[in-house]
Amino acid sequence: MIETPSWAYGNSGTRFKVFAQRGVPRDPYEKIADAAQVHAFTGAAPTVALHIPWDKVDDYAALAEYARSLGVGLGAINANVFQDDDYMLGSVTNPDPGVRRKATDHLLECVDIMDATGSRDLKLWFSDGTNYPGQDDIRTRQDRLADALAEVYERLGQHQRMLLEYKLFEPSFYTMDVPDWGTSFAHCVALGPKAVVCVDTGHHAPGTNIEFIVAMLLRAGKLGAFDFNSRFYADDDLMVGSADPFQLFRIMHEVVRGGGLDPATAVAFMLDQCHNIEPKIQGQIRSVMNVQEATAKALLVDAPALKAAQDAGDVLGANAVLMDAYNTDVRPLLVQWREDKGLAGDPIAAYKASGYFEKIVAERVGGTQAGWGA
Ligand code: PSV
Ligand code: MN
Ligand code: MN
Repeated sequence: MIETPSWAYGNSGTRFKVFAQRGVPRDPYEKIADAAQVHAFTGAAPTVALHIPWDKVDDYAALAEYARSLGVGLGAINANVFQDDDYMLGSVTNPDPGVRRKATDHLLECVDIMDATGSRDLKLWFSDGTNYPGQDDIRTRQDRLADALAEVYERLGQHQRMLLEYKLFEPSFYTMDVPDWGTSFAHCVALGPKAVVCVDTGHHAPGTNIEFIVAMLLRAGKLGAFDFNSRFYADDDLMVGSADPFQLFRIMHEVVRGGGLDPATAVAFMLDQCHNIEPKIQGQIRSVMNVQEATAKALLVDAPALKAAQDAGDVLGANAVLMDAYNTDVRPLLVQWREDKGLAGDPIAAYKASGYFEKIVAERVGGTQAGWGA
């Protein structure tokens, strides 16, 4: 099951231009209505993630109830300590204790929201870092980060988790305070079992072997979630599986290998994408389908044959087992899966024929901006 992000439904763009699209949501309720369409046509996107304060409402329990009435649930609560002027030199790692307090209070407020929505996961991404050598003390910033995380960790309920996301660069360019999986992992281990790593597939250096990271984290019981998207150059937030479907397959192969599809392992599969030039609901439907295809192919890997070839040192034979699975056309299988559930075999065609897009274009005037990428 795949979680879609509320911010994917609003207008987004680059720092050069946001191209406003017709029919985009004007408030969190309308974002959830759009997310419900993605689930209605794919049968595989039952939850939607919120980003606070982009999705601020007075009554979160009512928002959760509204989501339920449309057949979806509210998922991860994404904190936002990166867009206030106060955070120019960092949020929880800021040299100013007052700013650190404000940032940590926001994270605690997000846990309050989780209590109201029934969400399990708090997703933390910090833009904190420095631009120049010597600007601030690298180690002291880690201490401040650890203090804030510990305070929020203490506040988590028994069944709540903290997902700590990392990102190599941007907006800070010399150091990010959580630049890589090792840093995130170290903090999560120090915090305890409720703290787990979130792998955003767009947050690595080019050429990074992400499936290796996935294997390592699953092996250590610390893979909490994915923020799926696709990239060519930076944090492009393009549709998952669009630039490199083979990489997505390799990642899903390690997920399968490490038991990551087992609900008990509790890996959350989330999209973190923006649709700048393509229609947003269709973009989300296509992304869900791309993850389904990669997952189906990963499940087709002949594990005993792979192990036999590996044990025999049969380099090309082992590689061929993987490639056979990757090169299988799983689309008919997925059409069958959908039809068995009473869904249309082609979710995009069914969505386009439904008239939903025409309806929201007529009803919604003056849609919102996602808040990111502008
Ligand atoms: C940061 O680049 C990030 O990946 C984090 O998950 C943010 O919350 C999200 O993007 C906002 O789109
Ligand atoms: Mn992300
Ligand atoms: Mn990102």
